[in-house]
Amino acid sequence: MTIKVFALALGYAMLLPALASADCSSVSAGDLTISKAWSRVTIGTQRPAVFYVEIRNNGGSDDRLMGIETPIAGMPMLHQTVIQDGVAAMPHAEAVEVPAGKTVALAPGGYHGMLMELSTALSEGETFPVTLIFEKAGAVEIEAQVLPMRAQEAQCDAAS
Ligand SMILES: [Cu+2]
Repeated sequence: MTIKVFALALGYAMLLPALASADCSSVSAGDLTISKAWSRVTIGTQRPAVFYVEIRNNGGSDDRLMGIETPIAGMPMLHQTVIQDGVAAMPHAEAVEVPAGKTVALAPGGYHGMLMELSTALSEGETFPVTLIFEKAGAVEIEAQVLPMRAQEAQCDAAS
């Protein structure tokens, strides 16, 4: 019980209002460049939030995204969207391959982060940190923007 309450307080503390039209932050770790991290507004905390991001591998060797962590969710997971016989299912993904020289996206309709057990609702304009854990590049933290319910892609300034 004490842990739950602490997690709740931490969740609120980690939610910061974003600057108006903030450009998408980009983070580099080894050969990887991580950018365009975003999520959507949630109604309350009963249903999971989504997490989307783009990962560029500029190097000569493959890497793998093994998992994600965030202070705002008790159980963040990697999911894959699969359409089977016209029905969409979201099996748990053990890892997401990030091949050498390629850009991989967690995006609507494909791989995505599913943030279960939210400790706080997500409101438009806020940001929250997500740590991506790679097999080779290690742990990399990025700020995710909370976008409106209808958003289908990251909202970045034209310069990006
Ligand atoms: Cu999912």
